[in-house]
Amino acid sequence: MNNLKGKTALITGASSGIGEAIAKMLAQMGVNLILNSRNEEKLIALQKKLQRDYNVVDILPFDIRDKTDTTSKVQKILKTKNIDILVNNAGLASGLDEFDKGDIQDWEEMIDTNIKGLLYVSRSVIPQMRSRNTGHIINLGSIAGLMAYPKGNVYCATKAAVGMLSDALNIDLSDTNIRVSCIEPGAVETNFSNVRFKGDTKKAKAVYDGYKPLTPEDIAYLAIYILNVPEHVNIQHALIMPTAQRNPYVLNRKKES
Ligand code: 8X3
Repeated sequence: MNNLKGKTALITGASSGIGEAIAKMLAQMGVNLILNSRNEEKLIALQKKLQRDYNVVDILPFDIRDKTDTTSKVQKILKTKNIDILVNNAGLASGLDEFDKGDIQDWEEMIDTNIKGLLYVSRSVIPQMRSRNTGHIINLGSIAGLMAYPKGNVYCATKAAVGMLSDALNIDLSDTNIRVSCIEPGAVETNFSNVRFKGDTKKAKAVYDGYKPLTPEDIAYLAIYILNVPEHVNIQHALIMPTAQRNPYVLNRKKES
């Protein structure tokens, strides 16, 4: 069953990791793509790769933290495209420090991207979805938004906001056919920890030592499943963890002997 063929999806943070994996899988399902990220070069490379084999791929390079640019670029593309699927994937963790040692710059980057950027994009896209009475929004939350962990403080708070916003959107859109789903992953091996630890690859690698973390493709499979269910089905939250991890505290790492 492919309910997605011919639809159009806007994906933020599409040039790497989970966003890129979702883009590739949606392309395979025959979905037309509008790919956003800050990294234009990577977007062009992905566009070339996907366009060769699949459907229409537009790129929309902008930084979702920039309210004016985000709003004008999304508004512009809405003049010529109907967006059926919005994947609010762009987000990051910056730093891992006890709250009183936290870097305010890190906090602002996370709040501006994970919360405010998501708001700017959604605020621009949803009116068109409402006027067409159709659409599906996937927000990338996190286990961090459900359960705080040591030194996660502001990152956890931003992801809690994403989860709560997803619930609020479902309520505000309850008189429409628009569905809102929040995917809440545990440990996924991407560039996430590299970014969190600002390029300290040793620290980043250690996060995934001794167990099999999720891959971006694992999340993409789930996203496709959620998007592809019949229109009367709305999967509002989906918590996905590696088998070795049951919550941020219970992680079955095998010690190397
Ligand atoms: C990513 C998962 O547990 O590192 O959001 O916060 S976790």
